[in-house]
Amino acid sequence: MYTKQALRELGLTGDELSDGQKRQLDEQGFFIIESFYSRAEAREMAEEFDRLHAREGEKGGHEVHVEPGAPRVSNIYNKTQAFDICLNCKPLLAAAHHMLGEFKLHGANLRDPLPGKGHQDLHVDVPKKFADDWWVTNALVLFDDMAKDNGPTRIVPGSHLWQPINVPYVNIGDWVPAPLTPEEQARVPKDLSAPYPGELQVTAPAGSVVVMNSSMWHGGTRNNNGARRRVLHLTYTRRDLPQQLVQREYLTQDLYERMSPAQRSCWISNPCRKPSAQPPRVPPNAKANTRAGGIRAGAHKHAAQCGSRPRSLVRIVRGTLFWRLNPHLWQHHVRNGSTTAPTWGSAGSLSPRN
Ligand SMILES: O=C(O)CCC(=O)C(=O)O
Ligand SMILES: [Fe+2]
Repeated sequence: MYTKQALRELGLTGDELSDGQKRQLDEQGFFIIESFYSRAEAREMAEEFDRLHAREGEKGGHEVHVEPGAPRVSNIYNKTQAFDICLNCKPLLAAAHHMLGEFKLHGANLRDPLPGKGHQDLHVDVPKKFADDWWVTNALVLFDDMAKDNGPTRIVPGSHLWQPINVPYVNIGDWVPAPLTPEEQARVPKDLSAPYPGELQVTAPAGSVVVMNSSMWHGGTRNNNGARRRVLHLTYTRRDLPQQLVQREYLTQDLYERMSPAQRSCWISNPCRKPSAQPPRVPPNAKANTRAGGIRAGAHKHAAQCGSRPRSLVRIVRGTLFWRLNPHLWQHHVRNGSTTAPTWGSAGSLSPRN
């Protein structure tokens, strides 16, 4: 099912975004819908985050990324139904379609900067190969009020139109950064952790949804007053790009069955086949990546998901070095290249993965 068809089946008419919202996304790289979810809905999701976090402890986020000072939980839809309302966030789906065309779920990660912690260097989450080459739409769903003192996300409006900065290594894939022009070079701050001229700190009440282009320069900031700041990062990517978490590998029977065909085609994978009655496969033994930043695993899967193509000597050498330096990712790569039918994931179990 193609994206527009799926969106129509899900009740989107094409009028979900105002011209102003589209313009703000195109020109500024973000827009905010205040109080999209009620405080009660936000609180229920926040409480479920705490329950999942209590269960997973310091392993939280292990499927994608573990960040010291900011507990995370990933693969949330397979673990609980509590976040299902976020699967139907119409303005977000409309924004993803506006930005990406054909899209699918990329990742869903909860993040909670601890008192005195959570500051990140300025970064983008994904590369881009040319001016308007958008890879990921990110929504921050706020479970608590996001205020000046509890670690608001900082963003640099309009910077999605600039060169990518500080792209997480695992998301680089086959991207080779172009040499910077003097103008681009002048934009690069000496200190990526320092405030950037023109940056905004996002503040909004619990239940708000901040839709942003992941190519916009941004970062987490330190939680100074210790008030909770739990956020869901819900990301969508183009269908030809790798998912952060390969949904096919983690899909539980429960999630599969509670989704409509339109939801499956948008969010799980494309095509999404009902897994055959094979014994469950052991989920990948992904090691935690402790670099700062959130959109991590997945890029190395790109070649396997998108088919091979001629590669230059430089890329071959770089690729070989990459696998030598990251032997733990090899299993992932091989697994994703396989054409076997998907089998059910085991969302509740942590032990085989770490
Ligand atoms: O949670 C935040 O404020 C931003 C986090 C972020 O950008 C990331 O982890 O990549
Ligand atoms: Fe980020």
